[in-house]
Amino acid sequence: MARTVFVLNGPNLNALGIREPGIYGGATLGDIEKDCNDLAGSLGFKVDFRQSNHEGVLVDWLQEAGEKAAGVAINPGAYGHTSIALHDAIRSIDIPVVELHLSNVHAREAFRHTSMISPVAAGVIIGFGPGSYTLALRALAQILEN
Ligand code: DHK
Repeated sequence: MARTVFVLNGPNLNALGIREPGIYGGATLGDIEKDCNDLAGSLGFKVDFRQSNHEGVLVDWLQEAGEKAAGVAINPGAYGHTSIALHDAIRSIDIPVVELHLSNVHAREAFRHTSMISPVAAGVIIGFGPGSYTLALRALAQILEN
């Protein structure tokens, strides 16, 4: 049976496609979900793709992933820069978590240069637009292979 990987999305990512397309591009979250599903089969994954604007819901989903998923790819949105709760949730689960961002946060405002979750992530993928998601899935496949 294919392993399940959670792909979690934080606040405002539901607005992709209409939100600041000069920064985030024109793809919708639905387009990105399709990209993930198209790739997942060849990696031996089943993707469970979710988005929430609420920090606690993301914590719930990380805990759920810890019980039933092989790994997590997460675009935490702005909570990545602020959330000790996400940091604690990630360090409390025993599966690899790959952090990802669409935009190159290091080329943007200083408040986007720090991440609360990078220190507890297996790795970080930044700045490849929707490609950050598929790269994160490939990274998880590599981690789980070893
Ligand atoms: C998405 C957001 O919503 C921002 O708050 C982050 C990230 C960057 C992204 O590039 O995917 O700063």
